[in-house]
Amino acid sequence: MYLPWNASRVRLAEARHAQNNRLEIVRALSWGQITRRDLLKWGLITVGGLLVPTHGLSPFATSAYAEVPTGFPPSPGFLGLEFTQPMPRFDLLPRRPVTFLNPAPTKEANTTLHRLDPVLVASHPTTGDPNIDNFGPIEGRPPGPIWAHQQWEVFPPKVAIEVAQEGAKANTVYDPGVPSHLNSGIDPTKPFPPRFHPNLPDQGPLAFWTFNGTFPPKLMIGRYGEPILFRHHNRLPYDSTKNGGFGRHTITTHEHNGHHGAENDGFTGAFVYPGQFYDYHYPIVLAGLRSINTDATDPRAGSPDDAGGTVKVAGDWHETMSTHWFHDHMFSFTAQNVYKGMAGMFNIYSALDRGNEAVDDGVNLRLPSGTAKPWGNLDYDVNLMLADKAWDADGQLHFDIFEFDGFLGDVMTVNLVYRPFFEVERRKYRFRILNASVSRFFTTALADASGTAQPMIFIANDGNLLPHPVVVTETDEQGIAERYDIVIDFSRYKVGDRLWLVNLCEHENGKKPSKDLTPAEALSGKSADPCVGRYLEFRIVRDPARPDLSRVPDTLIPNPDLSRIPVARERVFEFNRGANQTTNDPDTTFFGPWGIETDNQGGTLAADFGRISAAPRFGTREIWTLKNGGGGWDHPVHIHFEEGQVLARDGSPGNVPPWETGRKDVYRLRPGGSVTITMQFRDFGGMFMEHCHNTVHEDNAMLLRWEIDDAGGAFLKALPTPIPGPQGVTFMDPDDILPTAF
Ligand SMILES: [Cu+2]
Repeated sequence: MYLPWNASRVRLAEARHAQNNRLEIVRALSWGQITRRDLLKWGLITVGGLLVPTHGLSPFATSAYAEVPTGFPPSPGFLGLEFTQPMPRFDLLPRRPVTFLNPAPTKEANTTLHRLDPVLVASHPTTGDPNIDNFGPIEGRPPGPIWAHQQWEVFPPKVAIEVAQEGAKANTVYDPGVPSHLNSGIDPTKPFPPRFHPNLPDQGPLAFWTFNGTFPPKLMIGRYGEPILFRHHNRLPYDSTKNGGFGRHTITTHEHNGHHGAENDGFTGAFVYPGQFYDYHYPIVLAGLRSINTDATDPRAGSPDDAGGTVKVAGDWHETMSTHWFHDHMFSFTAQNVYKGMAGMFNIYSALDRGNEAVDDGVNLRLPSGTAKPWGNLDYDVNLMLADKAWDADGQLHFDIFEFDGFLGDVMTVNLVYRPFFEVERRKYRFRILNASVSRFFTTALADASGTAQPMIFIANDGNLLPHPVVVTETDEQGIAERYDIVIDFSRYKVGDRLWLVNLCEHENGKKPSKDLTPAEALSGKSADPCVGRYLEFRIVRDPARPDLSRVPDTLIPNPDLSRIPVARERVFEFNRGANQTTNDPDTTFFGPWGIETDNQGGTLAADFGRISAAPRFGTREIWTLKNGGGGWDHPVHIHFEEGQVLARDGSPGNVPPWETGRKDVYRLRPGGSVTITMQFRDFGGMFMEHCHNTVHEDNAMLLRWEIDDAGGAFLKALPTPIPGPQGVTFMDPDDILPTAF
């Protein structure tokens, strides 16, 4: 949490003092030298996770500004820099033949041994036998049949994408996927530096850890029926203390919200060590493939081919998804790692959402994209990643792990650069907006030079095109991990005009938004929240060279019809502050103020990834009610694996806004609110998660494990929990199975 720009000098000095005193302890925590358990023992934090008011350590202690967080002095160096740099388009990850991968991918984890770095060996328990201690598997995926790629023979990978998690460095292979004139004139042949603005220093290799170590953020593209093998190398430092003060060097990557087997879901406890890789197998299938359109005859269930046509695939075309993202999911370190750069986006193309606006075959929706390629045109289809960051006095990324309510940065970035501009033509554009913050919500309006809110067409929520587009002048509060796809028609304006995306959502802390301002208020510059106001400038630079062939049809993707599918079970999850922990497993349990109560069984539990809280039967449908236990905070709750339909808010279908009438994977509960959803559990099995996507809440420790154990094959009742180590993954029985889980 930052101090407002208008804070007094006394208060700033107090904040710097507290920040310095906390630095050592933050470092020791992030290095794993001490644990939060130790802090508890030493009396520095309370069971609830609060820093005790020790003078000079807690920002709250003996302050004249009691209860006002003063953790951070403002990030330096941004005055007058807004809208002085172009916004880079995402950097396309190369798609290669699977034969490119060496070694070749395998169904079960590749347990070939390699010699471990001595630093890794020294920092983990050893047996004393060097023949055991010094070797570990090259792939960190848990071994054996349970973590084998499901339906590997049915969906053999056709495309390989190989990435490495690395410290920040210049990008010499930037591929924006579009010509320079569609990327605000950026020359991609020049090395792209890892920095947030040309006037600011480069981020060092310990400050920022990204996919391939570079800026801009990475974009994966894929299409239905073309399985991807995503090989993820961990090339972070072997020494956990080489982390620039925060971030964990063990990682696991969640493809949010892929409908894949659990072995590919980035389970929080299936992480890999530096020097290892993990092969994720993304079949990219339509949900329902085992029961709906199994013979692949429906032309709407399809994938673009390379000649402008389509290939039909099995499954329910109503389950077609479009906009995903991928990010780290390391147990109790997700906030730090995602903040530190471990986030990218994934565009999925289909017969309906082709990425080609010219093909008129009665199925293609012809959304704004382009025409040059048969599918996947990015010319007028733009990924935007919003994230608030903070800097230290040296201009390096900074984080405060003592902010258990939620971490707020004071510097607004889009695609990892500070308040940029983006050149557009007079035509329709699609923007896929991702909230990649730790704890901040965004409410976006489009404002013209007079400050008047302009129309935007809301077409997709999370991964899913809506049943019908909705014209809005401002979005809902976009929670962390939510994706909002909007279409803006710039043909309404003149060449030379400028417009801005404006954040109306004001935060005072990381618990929830404090207020949604009017555009006039947000533009007035009076908000104490430095991330309120304009964050992206559109410069209308020319008429399009070719006519705009794109459309936004009145019907996009109707919801799957669940009316004839019986509801097998109802469950209730209440998201509360004041969690207890009933297990004490050194590897799988964590502590913190936040937790989840399942099925009114009494007791809000902090996360233990060895505990099974729910185990829906394979092939069934359930109704889940997600309740916010308090009015002082909001929680964007994410449920992995299947898209849900929102049946009711606060018990009533009438409270569901039009932009939430499609499918979703993140459900903002709103303060004191509840969301009732229905989901199916099908096609694959294994252990998945449900958690708050305010990643500070998630890490401390609002997360639970649920699983599908009767999907056939290797799946048993109550799956063993993986416990990764550099020498290999061991398994143990679940710590706990809640009475209502099965
Ligand atoms: Cu939360």
